[in-house]
Amino acid sequence: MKKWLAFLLVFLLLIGVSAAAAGPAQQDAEREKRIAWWREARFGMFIHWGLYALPAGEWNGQPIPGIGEWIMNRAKIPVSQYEKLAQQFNPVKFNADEWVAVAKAAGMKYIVITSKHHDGFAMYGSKVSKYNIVDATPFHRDPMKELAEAAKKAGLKFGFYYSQTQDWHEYDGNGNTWDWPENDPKRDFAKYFESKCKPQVKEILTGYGPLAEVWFDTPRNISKEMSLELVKMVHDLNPMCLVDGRVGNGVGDYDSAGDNQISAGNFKRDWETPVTLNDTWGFKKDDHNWKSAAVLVRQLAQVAGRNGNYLLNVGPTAEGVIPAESVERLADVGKWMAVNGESIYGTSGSPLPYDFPWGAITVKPGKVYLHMFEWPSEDFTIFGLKTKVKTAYLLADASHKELWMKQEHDLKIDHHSLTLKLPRTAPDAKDSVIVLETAGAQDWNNGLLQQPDGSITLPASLGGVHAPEGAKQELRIDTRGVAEHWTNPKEWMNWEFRTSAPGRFNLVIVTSMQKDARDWEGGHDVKVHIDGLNPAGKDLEGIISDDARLQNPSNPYWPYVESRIGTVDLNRAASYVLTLKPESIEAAKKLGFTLVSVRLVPTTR
Ligand code: FHN
Repeated sequence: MKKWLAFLLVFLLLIGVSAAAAGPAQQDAEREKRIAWWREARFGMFIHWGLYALPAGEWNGQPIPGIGEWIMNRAKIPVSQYEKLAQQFNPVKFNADEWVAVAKAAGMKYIVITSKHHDGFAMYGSKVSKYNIVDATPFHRDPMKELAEAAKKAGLKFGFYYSQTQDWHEYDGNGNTWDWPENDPKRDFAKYFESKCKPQVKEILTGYGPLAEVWFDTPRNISKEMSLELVKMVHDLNPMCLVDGRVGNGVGDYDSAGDNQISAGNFKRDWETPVTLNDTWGFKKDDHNWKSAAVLVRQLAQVAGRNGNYLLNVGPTAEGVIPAESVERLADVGKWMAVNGESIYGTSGSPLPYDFPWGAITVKPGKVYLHMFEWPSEDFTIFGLKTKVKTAYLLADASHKELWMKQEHDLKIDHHSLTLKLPRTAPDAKDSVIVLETAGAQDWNNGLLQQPDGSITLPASLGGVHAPEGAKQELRIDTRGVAEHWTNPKEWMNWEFRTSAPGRFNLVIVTSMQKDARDWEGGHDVKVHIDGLNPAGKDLEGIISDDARLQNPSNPYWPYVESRIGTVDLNRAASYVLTLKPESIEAAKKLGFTLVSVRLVPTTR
């Protein structure tokens, strides 16, 4: 054999071997590259735009309850009627540059827009199906081309939403049970997947420049092979394009929290939460339940404080206009971001895994950002930061004037505290950010500590969950950090915590209602035992009853309920273990004991 031929063969063999060895480590490395911009970005714009913006929540003169883009499903509109909307869809006021400017002014770094939602209508020029904005409407333009261009020009990342499983326009798609019976054995999802879903995903990946991400949604019972096929197609055609978690079967590049769920659970991976500005995603003319700019800023800070991304939705009208109420609020968020963006972009979540009554924490190497939603009337103290703070200042103060501070370590109980003197008035009532510049790598005591206001909160998400030996554990903590499927009284939870200011406490148990306060189940008989009491106290026993409602600003769709169980004396600054064991659980509604937290609140407060 000629020498050069032998070299060539060895060379080709080596390439083959290394390609075959592209195992999990290499895949992880590729994912790290893809996701770097997204971690830095933290804040994006979601856009739900489609034919549903025309009826805008009303069909045959009747208001249709629920989210706007679901009107076809909720009103059971036959395909033959819904299709006709396309003939009237003419968004003459659409201006891609204006939309992008709204996102940019808000401080958003990426845009994700519906290329095809569950109604099956492609909002881009598709060759795969004539049911698309270029071929089926009098508009005849491809607004997605214009938007992709405008985003690129403005330096924003651009991606597409694509509904891969539900397609109410297609016989073989998933979800339309009013035109075709659900159990019709001839309906064949695999056929839909091959003939529409895959070819359309290929179209969006190849016709609009490099995409930043494809945002799949409602995987339902899509098989793992199908989810993997979509992921592979995206990465093959565009290696830097992210795939969201809702591609299904846990194979996306990052996880997705439920809609409007500001997660408190323990996501191990990168995650994002999609949030509505009012209650709907697609435009609905009667939905005026707008979140205030303060709520939006606080949610953004809270999500960043839990290491996540915040994807905030706008639902433009059928004319192509982002509602003025949305634009106003986003402009306000943008004003806040212009001053405080440093405390959001490129930050990591709080090293302390629990919530604070006053706000949230984000961090960067050498800096801690305290997001103050509530401005203290006196000095402000936090516990647990062991690293020396060099200086503290308000982010809104361009001169970085040093705030007076005192940092202490009580050796006896190994307790770290930092106290700051703040000006009387908050620089921004929505969220005033205090910067702590730290010396060297940050070190925190991240155990459960009594807080400076004297209270102790033991969140369900940080408790130990125990099932009887040999039994399968049903109780789970959902992504909001709430216990679900706790219907078996033999399952129990416990927490270890430390106090620094002994005293008498009211013991309160916080549970969550279902979304929109639709339902709640109480009446459970619970027992609380605390190890470490001196002298040993009696166990507390009480009923989970609706004693008071709590404001839940970060998750406003899920109100909380407080149940007062009794009082307890924690006489020493010490470590304790609290055990919560139900004696019985009411589960007729199958909701059971939806624990959010156990709280110990000083009786003097
Ligand atoms: O059904 C959709 C809904 O219409 C909307 O698109 C949201 C956005 O996250 N996703 C689905 C429900 O989770």
